[in-house]
Amino acid sequence: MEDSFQAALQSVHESTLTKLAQAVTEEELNRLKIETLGRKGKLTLLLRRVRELPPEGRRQAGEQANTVKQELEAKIEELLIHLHDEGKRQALAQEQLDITLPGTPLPRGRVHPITQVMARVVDIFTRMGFQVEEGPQVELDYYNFEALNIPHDHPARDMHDTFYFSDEVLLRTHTSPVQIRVMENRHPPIQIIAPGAVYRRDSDISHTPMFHQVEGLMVDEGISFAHLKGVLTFFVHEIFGQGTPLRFRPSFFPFTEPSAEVDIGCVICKGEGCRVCKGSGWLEILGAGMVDPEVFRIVGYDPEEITGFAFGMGIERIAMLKYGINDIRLFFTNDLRFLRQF
Ligand code: 2U9
Repeated sequence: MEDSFQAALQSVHESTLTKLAQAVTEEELNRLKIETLGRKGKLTLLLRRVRELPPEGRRQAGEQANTVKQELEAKIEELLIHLHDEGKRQALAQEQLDITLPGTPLPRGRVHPITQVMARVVDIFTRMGFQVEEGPQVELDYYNFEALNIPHDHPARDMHDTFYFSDEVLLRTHTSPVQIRVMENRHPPIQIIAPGAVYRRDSDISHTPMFHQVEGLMVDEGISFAHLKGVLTFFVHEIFGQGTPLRFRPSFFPFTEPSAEVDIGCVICKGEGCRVCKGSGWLEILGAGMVDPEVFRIVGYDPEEITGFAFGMGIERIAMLKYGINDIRLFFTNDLRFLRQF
């Protein structure tokens, strides 16, 4: 084998190993790879010279050059992989999360004031043994009016400002149809409340097209107005406070006879007389009465055998009086400055 070839191979081998040992970046390694093993690389050119060597040394020279080539290729590959792994390790070390740092606090939501008052009212009546019943908000004229002793030509229909889908189908104007449906399906004793949304075509400072009611019904043999007074007195004292004065004032509803409206002593002036109670010292909070015998006949009960009382209240009105709110629309405009106060 030619000595000059041997020397050249050794020189390329050693100088490349030295440079590889000094290389610190991926770019440097790639440049060395091209310089040595590329199409015009030092080792590539040497390998091309093998076939010009005298035949007797050609084979051994070729083998030596290929061994050097394989060694350098493997070395470069190994260094590239090492560099890549090292880069990853360093990046991970820098990106380490400090899980002991305090998080970003999320704003906390609240229960809507109407939902809060509704829950209080439902809780007071369920403690007295009333069971919660629900029914459809899209109702039939029959359940909303006819069965409650409100015929088509009755003036009470005007009061209700009904949303109609057709002659027969409407949005319920009160939750009373729930009690009719329960009585159609069950025998006394019945002791239920019907909470839920109701709809009336009305909109001003004290009316919204949708509002919430809780109605109650207690039916059995021997139920009297005294039971009604006891239940509603307990309710008023629980929701407005134990010392709250209340009075039962005669009234009229087509579905109760006799009927009454319940007033409490004005929460603003404590009975002195002010703008809110229009000088009377009293605020109306709910309506009630003994279920009209005609309603019992319609659902198939014998009014000679059983009696019952019923009552109804608007939850928004209770909430306005409880919290001293003068405009019902505040409940539905979703102003967080208002809602955050409850
Ligand atoms: C049946 C029989 C009788 C429910 C009653 C009232 C009196 C009443 C109003 C209060 C304010 C409606 O939201 S409001 O405008 N309600 O005054 N409601 S007695 O009487 C019934 C219910 C069901 C079967």
